[in-house]
Order: sequence, then C-alpha cells, then structure tokens
Amino acid sequence: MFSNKMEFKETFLRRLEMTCGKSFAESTKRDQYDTLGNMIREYVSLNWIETKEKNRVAKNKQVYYLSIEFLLGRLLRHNLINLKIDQVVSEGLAELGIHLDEIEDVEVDAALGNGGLGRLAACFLDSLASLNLPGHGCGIRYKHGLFEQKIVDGYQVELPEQWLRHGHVWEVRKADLSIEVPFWGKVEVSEENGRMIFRHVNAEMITAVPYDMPVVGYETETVNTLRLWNAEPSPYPINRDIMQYKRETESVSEFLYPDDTHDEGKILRLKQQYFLVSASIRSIVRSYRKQYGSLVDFHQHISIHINDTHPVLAIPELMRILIDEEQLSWDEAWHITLNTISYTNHTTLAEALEKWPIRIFQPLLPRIYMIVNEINERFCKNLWDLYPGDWNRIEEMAIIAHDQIKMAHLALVGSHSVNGVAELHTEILKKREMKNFYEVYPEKFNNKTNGITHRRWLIKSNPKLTDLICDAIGNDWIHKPELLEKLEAFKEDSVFLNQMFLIKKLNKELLAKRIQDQTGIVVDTSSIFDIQVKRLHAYKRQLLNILHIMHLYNRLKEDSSFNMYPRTFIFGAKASPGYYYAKKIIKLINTVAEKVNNDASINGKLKVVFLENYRVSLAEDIFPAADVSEQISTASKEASGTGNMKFMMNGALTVGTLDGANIEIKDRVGDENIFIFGLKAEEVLNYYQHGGYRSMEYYHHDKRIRKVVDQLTNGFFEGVEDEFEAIYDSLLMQNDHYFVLRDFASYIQIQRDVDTAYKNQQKWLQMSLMNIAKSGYFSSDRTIEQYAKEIWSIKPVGQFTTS
Ligand code: GFP
Repeated sequence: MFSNKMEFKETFLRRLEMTCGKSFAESTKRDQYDTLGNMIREYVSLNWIETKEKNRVAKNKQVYYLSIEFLLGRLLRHNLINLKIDQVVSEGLAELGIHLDEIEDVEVDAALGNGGLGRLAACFLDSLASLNLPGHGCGIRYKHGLFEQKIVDGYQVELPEQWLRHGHVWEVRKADLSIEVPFWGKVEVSEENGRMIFRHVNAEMITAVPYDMPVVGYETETVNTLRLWNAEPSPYPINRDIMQYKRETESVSEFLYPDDTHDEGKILRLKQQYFLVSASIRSIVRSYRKQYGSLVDFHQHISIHINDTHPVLAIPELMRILIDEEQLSWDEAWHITLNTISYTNHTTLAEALEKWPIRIFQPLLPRIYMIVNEINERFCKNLWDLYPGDWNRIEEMAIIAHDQIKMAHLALVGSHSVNGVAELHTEILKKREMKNFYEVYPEKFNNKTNGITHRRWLIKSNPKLTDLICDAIGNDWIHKPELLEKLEAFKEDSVFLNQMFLIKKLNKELLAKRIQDQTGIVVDTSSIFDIQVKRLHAYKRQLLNILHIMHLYNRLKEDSSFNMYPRTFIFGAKASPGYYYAKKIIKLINTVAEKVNNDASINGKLKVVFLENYRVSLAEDIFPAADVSEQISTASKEASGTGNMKFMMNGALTVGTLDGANIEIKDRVGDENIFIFGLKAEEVLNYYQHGGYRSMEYYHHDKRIRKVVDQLTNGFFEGVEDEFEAIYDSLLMQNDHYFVLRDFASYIQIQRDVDTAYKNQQKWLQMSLMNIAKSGYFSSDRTIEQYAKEIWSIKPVGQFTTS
C-alpha cells in the first residue's frame, strides 16, 4: 500500500478524499483518524488472509482463548508500532501538518473489560501474534463497554460507555458467518436405530454475528483474529411480540456484566455466557469440519482455553456437538472434550466463583443442563469409588448441589489443565481452596505466572525510556525481554542514571499536566509520585492507602518539624456500580483530597489526586510517571496482579505485601529493591481459620490508628459526618475482614523507609534500574510461551513472505 513517506502521504490524501468526500482542508480529526485506521486495517489484510491460509495448509494446531472480557484500549498506535510504520506515518502526517497524537486522541478505548482479567486477555493476544503462535480470541461485542466514570462532588457517577458511537475501524462484520444460538424450548428424546436422539425444539433463536479484528504481531507477518460476537434478532423468531423479542435479543450483547441482583439480570448473564460459548465453538467446529471432516481428532488440532469460569459452558457445549451432532459415544466425546479444554482460575474470592440456580439454568438451556447433570452423575460415581461412604466430601465436590450448578467445579472436572496465575495463588488453590480436587487430579494443576506485553506497557507508553534502553543495550531485548538484564551493567553509570532521572521527570510533567487539565490540581513534579491504580475492591485495600495519607496529614498538622519528602498520592479506580462499600472509599479518597489539597499550612507536602475514568489509555500515561507502586492487597487475596509488573517495568519501586506476583517480583529484584510489609498469606489464612483477629485491640493500643479511624465519623470532615459509617463499621464492628488495621503500623514504617530511600537519589535510581532490568520475566511473551508449550501444545507458524 505504501513503502515510504511520500507514498504514505499520497495514499492517505487520496483515501481521505475518496472515503470522506471532503478535501483535506475541510477534513476533521475524526475523518483523518478513520482514514488512517481503515488504511492500516487494509494494510494488514493480506497478511491476515495469509496467516489463515498458512495455518490451514500446515494443519497447525490452533488455540482459541474464550473470554468474557477483552480490555484492548486503543489500537492505532499499537498497530503502527507492531507494523514498524509508526515513524513513516507520524513523519508523513507531520508534513501534512497533523500531529499523530491528536489523531490518536480521537480513538475511544475499546473497554470490553473490567480489570486485570480482561487486560490479561488483551496482552495474551499481542504475545500470541508476536510469537507467531496460532492463537485467537473469542468474546462478545458489547455495545457499551465498562461504564464511563465521572466524579461529581466526590461521588462516582456511572455513564454508559459509547465506544461504538462512531463505528470501529478495526472490525469487519461477517454476517455470512452468523450462527443461530438456541435458548428456552424443550428437549425431545427418542430412540432411533438403538441410539438416543435429543432434539431441542421450540427454542428461541438469537443470531450471533461475528465481527473480526486483526491482531497484529510485532515485526512479523502473523495476523491472528479476535472474533467478537454481536447478538441480533434471528430471521426465524417463534411467535412473539417482535419488538420485545428484538429488545431482549439485543440486550445479550448490550452491556458487560449486567446487574445480576435480580433473576432477570442473572438470566441475561447466563445467556451471554452461552451465547459466547456456543457461537465460538460452533464456528470453530464449522471450519474444522470443512478441513478435516470428522471430529474424532479434534483435540489434536484444536485447543480451547477458558478464561475464568464465565466460558465454562464450553465443556457441555462441545459434548453436545460431539454426541448429538457427531454421534460419538459419551466416552469418546468426553475424551475429546477433556483434551481440548483448559482453564485458568483468577481468584479464590467466593463472590467470584459462579453458581447458577437450577431453576434459571434448566429452562434456559435444557439440553446443556442434561449434559451437565450427566457429567455430575458420572463424576460423583467416580468419587464414590475413590472415597466410598464419604458423603461430605462428595457433596462438597459435586458440580450440582443444593439446587445450584458450581461452574468452577465443572471447569475442574471437564478440563485437562487448571492453572493459577502466580506461584502463591497456585499453591493456595492446591493446598486450600481446591485441595479436594488436587487430590483427585494432581496432574491437572499447574502455575502460569501472569505477564504483560512490554510492547504496549514500555515501548508504546514510555518511548523515551525505550530509546534510552536501546541506546544502552541494543534492540534484542524487544524480542527477548529477559535481555533487559543487561541493564544491570549500568548500575554505577551516573550518566545513564541521570538520563533515567530526566526521563522520569519528563513523564511526571506530562502526567502533571494531565492532572491539572482534568482536576485543576497543581502537583509538584519533584515530589514522589505514589500511585495506586486498579479496580476498587476492599481486598485491594485502597482504604489502607488513604488512611495512611490521613495519618501523614495528622503528623504534619501536629508537629511542624515532621520531616517528610513531598508526596503526591494518585488514585485511579472504578467501583462496580452495585458495590456500595467501594463507592464509599472513592468518596473518602476525594474527601481527603479536598481537605489536604486546600490546606496551605502543610506547605504542599501532601497532595491527593483521584483521576476519574481509569482506563487503558490513561494507564499508559500513568505507569511511566510513577515513583512508587502501591500493591497492598491483603496477603492471599490478590491472585497475581499485573499492574505491579507494569509499574516495575517503568522503573517504579513496589510497596507491597507478600501477595500474588509481588513475591516473584521480590525474588527477582532482591529484598533491597522492594518495600515489603504486612502479614504473610499463611498468617492471614490462619487467622481466617480461627475466626479472624481483634481489630478493636489495635484500635485501642495504637493512637495513630485511633485517630484516623475516629476521624471518619467525628466531624473531622465537615458536612459528611455520616458518610463513612460503613467504613468505620467494617473496621471495628465487623472486625476488619481485610486486616487494614492489623497491617497499619507496618505500612507506616515501610512508607518511612520509602521516604528515607528517596532522599538518596543515586541509590533510588539504582533500585529503579534493577526493577527495569528484572522485569523481562514478566513479559507476557514468557507467560504465553509456557501456555503454548505446557498446556496447548501449539507451535510457532514460522515466518513467511507475502506474495
Ligand atoms: C484478576 C485477579 C488479579 C489477576 C488478574 C489476571 O484481576 O490478581 O492479576 O485477574 O489474572 F484479581 P481483576 O480482574 O480482579 O482486576
């Protein structure tokens, strides 16, 4: 399409006029963005076709990653970088008087996800393509991604997100590949030629229409596919009010995580899950049949990965196809299914382990229910043989019990691999949460510590640091991120360290500008930027952070000689719309910010900023500017974390508990390059086993704690006296389930250590350097290589040239 700047400019101008029907002078930034995006998508289409063809001809085994979330963010710059045309394009545009940044800003984040789980899926897609691995994503094309957050008077307000309002240049609608997904109705069972035949009749159909997006690898011609399904009315509805049917149908792909506090919402969530699974598997099977005919060797050529429990219905759906359509026996079908499906667990929180009441499940998915029932019966029979008479154990492990279907149990039974996302998390699964299952299936359990794509989280988001690294150690680390270790050689190089310092300062200035534009708050860029960005949840303990800020404020007020290095605390977090407690914490952060930021008597030593609408594109400005990374979850609760890795890769130092992947970060950087505090997982779990600890004692014995806790309700925050009662109660009346007060003293101490360490700039920069140097292990390329080899058995496609 173009191979140099001149050709790019010519093509761009021609395309702009042709597609927008306007002259360049009349065109808007959106016209320019759309033109460029469409050009780039077409630019990759040849390779896209060839990648498919290459896989088909070579009969490569393919993996399909099924996920209810894909938190992609923006794609334009990322694709330009991966295609290595970012420079040609930005210089070409500059000659036309256009700044690429401005065009990039037109792109709305594709925010089809909530947090770590969805962002992990997006990082994995990038690594799969960049490693030339035949791996594709399957998800839902929600009309509205995660809500847009506004902060009004300190409170979170949710607005519907509108990423599709102006269309999406990266997708291609493929209506001819639609699939009809059946719901409701009933199953007629008959016998024909000695075989049981199951017919799902009177079903209500929903059409799943695929929208494909190219997933472009870095410096390779591999282009994989992310297929997102859109729910549309079927041309064959049964007798129903057509408008109501249309509304109900479209609601299936309308919102990510619809409110499920009532049955209607629960049905909708279950519908989404089956919709995703059925459409994806049937489209995989359709192309498989076209190539191979029979499905008997399906598992030799296809791997299906279920990201958390949301797509677990893949197991009974594949069984249904193999038995009802392919007419295989149960045992043959089970063998294929088991060897095709693998599962990742992302959390041990009870609230996230899905259970569906039979009264909802059975009528909505009658044939799938029959299959789940049979899986359960056969499983329980096996358990009976293993543990004769041990009813308690069997009841605990059953897939269906107490009128509920336990999706995690179905996943454990129906997949050949079950992985946790960090070493500690996997150990907790094996030794505690899934102990019974580990005893039966030890061979299924394995660990795959999460990772992040360094292409987005370093190369794209921190170009200056990237250049510095390349100047120092060359470019090889981009393909082999573990080579970042070579940076260790620069530990005593004061010129290099000084350049690191200047880059951090520049990144902080960029973020400071953004903060000022967004909130009006002016922050001191020579202060420590101490940042906590992640989903708001009690276990992630944003509360511990803000209570500590209140403590620092108290110190500054009480004692004019209290010596602390100026600090800017920055938060970004969305609270789930129905999560009352989390929303109170957002209000608390904003209330503290209001008080602290407007108190001139503390001489600007403390600033608190809450950045609204935290999302991928904002995160890209945040990580490069951080000095301190807050990873302070209650030990044992954060399965892995991935923000911790993004901060580390950008040279921030972690203040963290021994939780999730923090432990593996510590193991790599060494105790001297990380700030660890608080209870260990073992201690927390032991407390839980023995009924918790007594938070009231900590309140009474530590006057620093007493002071901040009292301030929640004693009028310290004028006009909002009742606002924080729920927080106060959680800490004292409900015995502080997340050990905030228990870890408080230790947190204060480690933050003092941070203060002292930062004052020695040379030392701090060396510590920062060590974090960058050791971050290569946390590239998702390493993670994906492990999945590819140890779970999916897929191999790189190999380079090829386009004809
Ligand atoms: C969840 C877990 C995290 C983990 C990610 C990805 O994230 O510890 O790193 O999944 O495995 F909690 P959230 O969706 O909760 O952000």
